[in-house]
Amino acid sequence: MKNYWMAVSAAAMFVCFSCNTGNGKGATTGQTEEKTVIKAPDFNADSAYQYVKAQVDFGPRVPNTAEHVACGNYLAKKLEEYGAKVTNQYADLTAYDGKILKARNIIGAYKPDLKKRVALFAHWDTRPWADKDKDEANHHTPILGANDGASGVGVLLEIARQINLQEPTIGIDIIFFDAEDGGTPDFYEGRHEETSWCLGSQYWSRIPHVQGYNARFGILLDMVGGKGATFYREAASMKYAKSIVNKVWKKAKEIGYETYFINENGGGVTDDHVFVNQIARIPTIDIVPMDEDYSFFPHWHTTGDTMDVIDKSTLKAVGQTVMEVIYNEK
Ligand code: AHN
Ligand code: ZN
Repeated sequence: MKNYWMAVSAAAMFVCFSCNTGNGKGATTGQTEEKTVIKAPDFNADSAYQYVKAQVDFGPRVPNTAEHVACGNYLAKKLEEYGAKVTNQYADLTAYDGKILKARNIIGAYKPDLKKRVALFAHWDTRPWADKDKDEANHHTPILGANDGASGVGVLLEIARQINLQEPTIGIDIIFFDAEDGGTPDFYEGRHEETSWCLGSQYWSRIPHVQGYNARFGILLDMVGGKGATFYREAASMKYAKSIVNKVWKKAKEIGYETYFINENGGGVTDDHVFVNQIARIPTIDIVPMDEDYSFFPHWHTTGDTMDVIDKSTLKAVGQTVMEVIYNEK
């Protein structure tokens, strides 16, 4: 990492010197465009890991449960502690079976008055059923969602802590969506609709926390803590926000994380970013694991999605990459 930083400094200095020769007014000759690469602060993976664990320690975060309420309060408190302007968006949302979910999207805004913004998303609820568990007896058991839920939020809480220490130039919104993971369970015999997933993001995309809200782009983190995770260029992200995929994957390679961020196209995922793209029309990408052997990660939607699947190196690769991107937006 040290070598990388030095290489970047040298490159940045070279560009600056070359611009300042001549009339002293900088790049007026139109030859080279000045591109200074800023090194973001160091994302602390131990800290992110603790935020993942703190959520898992509440138990499953299923809407309409006490554990869900307690974890929501914890998340809002952390964002406030880290200097964000916090908005709680409460909504009654309807699940696939008609049940009303008492949902809460939690938004932390930095520099809320700035127009230049980037939105960072993750879902904080967990799936009410381990319907992919190999043991059928577990199919109605709620999951702990260490990776599927807590990991993305954990990374974003660490980013919030870092922003509070050193703010990037642009405004940042950290948005925790609720009711993402209550999509129609496998055991349900009736119709399965895509819109049964991502209820919190659908709601926010229709009714954002700030009227007329907009952002330059968005980045969704979903299941970003698994050991050995690989992130391919997800298809819906490519359709709606290809330049942002390019930006993020390029940055990941620059800082040495190309073994996580594979520069190849992958499949499409019905995830929160699809609704943010289609309804809110904010170009948004999804950093979500994919593999040839198993869809997302081996313990997806099983009782095995515990702290044991979380790897700090993956949290670091994703967290640092996202930070390098946002600290370089002007
Ligand atoms: C579907 O399985 C349709 N979408 C995946 C979205 C998801 C579930 N992300 C985490 N859990
Ligand atoms: Zn899930």
